[in-house]
Amino acid sequence: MSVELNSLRMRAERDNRHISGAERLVSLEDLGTVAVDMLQRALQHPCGQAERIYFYVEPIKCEQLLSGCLPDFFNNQVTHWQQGRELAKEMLLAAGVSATAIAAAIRNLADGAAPGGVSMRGAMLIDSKTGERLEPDQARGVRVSRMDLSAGVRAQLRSLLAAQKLDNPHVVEALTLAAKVLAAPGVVAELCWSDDPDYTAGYVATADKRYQRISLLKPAGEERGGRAFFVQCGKQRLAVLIDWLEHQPLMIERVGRIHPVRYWREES
Ligand code: WAQ
Ligand code: MG
Repeated sequence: MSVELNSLRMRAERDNRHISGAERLVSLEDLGTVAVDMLQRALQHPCGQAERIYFYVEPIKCEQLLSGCLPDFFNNQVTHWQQGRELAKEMLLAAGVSATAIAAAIRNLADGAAPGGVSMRGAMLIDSKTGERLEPDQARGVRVSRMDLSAGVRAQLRSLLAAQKLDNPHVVEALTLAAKVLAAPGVVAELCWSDDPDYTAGYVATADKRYQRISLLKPAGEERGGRAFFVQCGKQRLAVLIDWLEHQPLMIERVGRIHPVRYWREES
């Protein structure tokens, strides 16, 4: 029997600035519980209480739903954020992203990639060779949505993460988002760090289905963060990619491997 699913999306703002967002695929039965949970998170956000909170509920056509898998999870513990960014650079270079594109992404994320030097609502699309920004709107960016974990995968993932004391919504949501991004046509890799001032971790995700968590990618208290998707696709296929990221429903039904923590000592 197929269960009807709804795309539930939330976004919260204050002073016309994006504070937080969330996206899930839920049955009608679970809609209320999940929406209340999102509302509470928006109201208690570390970037301050939201002023306006928008909810969107739209049905998903079951025949359109694709099945996906989580990337393998690697946990890299670094001693300071500069070391974290060096590690991210090495991983992205190894994934085939050019030094120019990596530098453009890091500079934009560090300076605030939206006009006015603030964080974007969604992600940048960066040409993985030239470093050119390709997203049509540099304030909104591209928002990945209509993806979720199946109930079984969510439970399995949370218990695996708990063993590394990492069962928190940032990790679960970032893995879910990265799974969709890596499944998209034309994506080479992703770089992300949070815009929450109290969350300093981020990750590099690569097309070989690896999610490399990096414990520090920015200084504590920093409110600028975001996401860069490195892409290799002609301009005419860009519209297809954006539409896929925003609209293609994807349910993640398989977990990846969870690797033990790796400590990176500073080189002397
Ligand atoms: N689609 C595209 N971009 C998004 C989305 C989305 N659905 N959600 C957030 N972003 C962008 C947006 O620019 C945000 O400002 C930025 O990402 C950061 O979002 O392993 O918490 O929700 O410990 O603050 C990564 C590390 C945490 C997790 C990422 O991101 C781990 C995080 P946040
Ligand atoms: Mg945030």
